[in-house]
Amino acid sequence: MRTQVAIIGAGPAGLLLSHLLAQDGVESIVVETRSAEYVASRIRAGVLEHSTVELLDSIGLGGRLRAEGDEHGGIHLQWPGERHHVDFVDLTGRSVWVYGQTEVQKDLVDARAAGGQQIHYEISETALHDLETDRPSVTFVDRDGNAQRIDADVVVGCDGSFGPSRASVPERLRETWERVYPYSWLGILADVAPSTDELIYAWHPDGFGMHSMRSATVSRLYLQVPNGTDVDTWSDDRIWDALAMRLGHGQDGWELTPGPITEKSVLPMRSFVQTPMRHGRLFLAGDAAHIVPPTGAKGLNLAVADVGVLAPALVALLRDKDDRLADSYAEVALRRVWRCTHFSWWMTTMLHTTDDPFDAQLQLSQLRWVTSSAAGATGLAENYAGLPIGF
Ligand code: RFL
Ligand code: PHB
Repeated sequence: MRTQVAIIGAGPAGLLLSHLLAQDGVESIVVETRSAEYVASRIRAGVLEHSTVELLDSIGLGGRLRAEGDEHGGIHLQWPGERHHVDFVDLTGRSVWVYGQTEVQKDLVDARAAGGQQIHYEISETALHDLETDRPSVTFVDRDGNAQRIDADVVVGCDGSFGPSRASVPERLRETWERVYPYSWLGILADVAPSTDELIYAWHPDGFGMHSMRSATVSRLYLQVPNGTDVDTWSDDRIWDALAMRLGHGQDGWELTPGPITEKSVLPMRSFVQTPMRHGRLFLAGDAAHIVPPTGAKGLNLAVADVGVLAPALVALLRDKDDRLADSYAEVALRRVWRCTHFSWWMTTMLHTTDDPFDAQLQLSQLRWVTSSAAGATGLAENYAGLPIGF
């Protein structure tokens, strides 16, 4: 096979990139290890920042999001006895949208199907070759067991945190930064109307608790748990009791309504960045290059922002033979990556309890400052609701 851009990974980064390239007349082929059904049903992110929504709107993919998603003007931040609303719209003029990653994925899959995009699902043995030449290639075994090869002008690694692309940057050139946190999230999906209008992020001596949502009838909630927690040790009743305690059931008359739990899983948390995000004719985008803990709702948005910078750079390189944007891609993308890495670390360490009582006092002091000072609240709002693409 021959194409201009070989894209590894059919998650949001890979599919959005193929869509943006196609709009500017650049061809691509996408390869994906999982099945289309598996990729479509993975429960992940829930919050889209302002610039993600703007980008989706600008390419005609904002229709269902605006009809079925839910615009939120801010979040609630709380600790025992106190709940405060941080109003993003008042502070920055920007809002966020609650619209599941599953829905974004579905919109992208539909758009790529309408555009006749070649996507090979259920492949194995993905390997990248000749990245330091103008004729890189990707080889793989297709779902019928046949060896395949894509010759391309450029290879883009959109293969998430476990894909092979990032390891294709030679070890002597690679630099990585990592922070592993001493806690995980136990996440549930429940068939019950959300008990809150906007997301609640709660500090509690028992650990962080969070109330998010997917629709008027589906709630998404999280609890901080120790690393290595076995999900089977948390019965549904134990989960709802812990959520009620941490989220402040009964505080000022607020009540958490429990309901049937339809999905339950434990997610470890880490921060990770690898540079460079470009090596020769290989470009990395999204979780393939960086991972953030989910407390700032940044992972999906950062993947979209990378692609928003990369697509015009590849169009200029391949269509107009102008390599200036491609040459600056890694540097431009990394500015936002480090901003979001800091913000996600900051939200995470402000809200998750440790066994050090000194940490707890600093966290409470920080929470009081963020919710009472215009400067503190605006900093959170600007980072959460989103910096402009290209920041
Ligand atoms: P993805 O979505 O992981 O897609 C990568 C794809 O590459 C495929 N792949 C391969 N394909 C071919 N050959 C190989 N050898 C391959 N190896 C892997 C994979 O199968 C996969 O389909 O990465 P992408 O596109 O960069 O998108 C990143 C986002 O998915 C991720 O950052 C977010 O889900 C993170 N995240 C959140 N982000 C937000 O912006 N807001 C949120 O509210 C938010 N909440 C979350 C989250 C992630 C979570 N989990 C499960 C980690 C909540 C959770 C619980
Ligand atoms: C979610 O709805 O899954 C979600 C929302 C906000 C976060 C993390 C996850 O910060």
